[in-house]
Amino acid sequence: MTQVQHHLDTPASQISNRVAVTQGRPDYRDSGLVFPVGFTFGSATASYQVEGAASEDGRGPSIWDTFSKTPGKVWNGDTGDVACDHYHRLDEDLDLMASLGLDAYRFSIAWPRIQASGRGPANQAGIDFYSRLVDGLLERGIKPVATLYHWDLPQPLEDLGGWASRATADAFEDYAAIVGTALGDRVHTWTTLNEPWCSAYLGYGQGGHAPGRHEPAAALAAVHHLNLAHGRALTALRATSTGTPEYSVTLNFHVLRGVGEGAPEAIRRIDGLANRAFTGPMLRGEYPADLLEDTASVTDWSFVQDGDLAAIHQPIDVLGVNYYSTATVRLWDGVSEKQMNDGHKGAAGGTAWPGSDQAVEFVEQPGPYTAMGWNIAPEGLEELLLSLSEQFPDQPLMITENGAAFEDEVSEDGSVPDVERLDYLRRHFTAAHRALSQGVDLRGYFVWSLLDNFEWGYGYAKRFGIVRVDFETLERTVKDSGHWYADLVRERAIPA
Ligand code: GCO
Repeated sequence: MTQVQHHLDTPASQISNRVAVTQGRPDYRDSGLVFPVGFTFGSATASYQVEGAASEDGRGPSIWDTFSKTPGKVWNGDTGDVACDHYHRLDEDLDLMASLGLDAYRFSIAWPRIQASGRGPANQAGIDFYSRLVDGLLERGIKPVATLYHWDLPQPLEDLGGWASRATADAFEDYAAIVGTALGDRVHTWTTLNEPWCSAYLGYGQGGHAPGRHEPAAALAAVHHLNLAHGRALTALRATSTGTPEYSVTLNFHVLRGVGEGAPEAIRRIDGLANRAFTGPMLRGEYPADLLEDTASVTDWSFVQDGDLAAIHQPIDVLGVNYYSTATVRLWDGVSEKQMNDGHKGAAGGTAWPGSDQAVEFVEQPGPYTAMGWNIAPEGLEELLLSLSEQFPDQPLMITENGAAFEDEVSEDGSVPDVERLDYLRRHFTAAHRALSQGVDLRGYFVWSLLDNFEWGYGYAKRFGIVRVDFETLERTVKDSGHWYADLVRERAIPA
């Protein structure tokens, strides 16, 4: 992810205010907290980040193949051509998951493995790979949690307009019916989209993600077509799945703090663009009026057709929540240049729409930070879970991603003492437990990530795994955080 943090000139007084507020709060470093019976402990990956085998067995190119091969887009020119070679090491990785005792594994299906061009009949070799994965999980007592779209759009669909075009939502519905028919007898949980915020704003607005476009109006059209794809896919999955799967979507919420006089306004705007643009249609059946107003100079939203909101507004069994850090925003005047959605997912998105005279900028936050530069704020996770359960009282929640990148070092004995990641996880599991004990209906927690992998614009430079991958030899080594997590899963409680 492109991390642009400009205007690092937050007045010191405002930063120290913020620090003062957090003083006296618990440090979230608990042990011994017991999780409820039936709570799901898992780990997550995504197809392009781990699979490799990019042009094997009929897989077509995705927008991430194109983007990563475009000079200057990804750190070091890294690509997902080989990644963790998970495609060829499936059995080894399944055994690894079993050795950690995982209850569930969250993976994504590469659309271009199933339909190389994004349309037409299914590629049997692609279906077979995911069928083997699902069977391998079930044989080991691990629940398969499958995401249909974790950003690898078939390139031919992008050539026809990508998510800015309604035709992509039509194609997604057909793809959902294919995978529902093939795997819907065995998948435990279906997730339609992963973080549509990233797909829309980073892909079509800020441009730090594939397909790398800088078109504000296209980004908002993409928001709607992704929402529509979600709703239509749910209907198609329900019609074709013969088992009893649960249905979900994963969103990356922005937990916002504000500085300066315009803070409430800055928070309202970013909450609209980043959070309510998705929860509004998906969970309430409407786009927030203030969002439509804020963006009126960019688009008239005429891409929203009759019947779309009803199609999008479908019940889901669990809402997937990805959380890494908080974001701090401030309103500032006199925008002359076109600028939108700077920043990264954790603290994403300066948003000044062309024509507006005030912008929202993202300002530096107090540390400590992970290797991504994201601030470590477990209280933000607790706050987010409480806020979601207040906004959507009947909606069960699932943390579908939480984790951290750090500069790991390998000891002489080959072990990986990743103390900082272990501490990060302990603090966020504590935060989740605090939310549970305040009555939040939280069903599970997936650590991002099972393996070190291709971290999008950062290539292989940032390691999120609880298992180390040596990208020369592709050898896997469980890090100390992985051993700690295995203890947690076994004990059903946060270990000492
Ligand atoms: C995302 C994705 C993951 C990332 C992870 C760390 O949220 O960006 O779901 O693919 O790798 O979040 O950035």
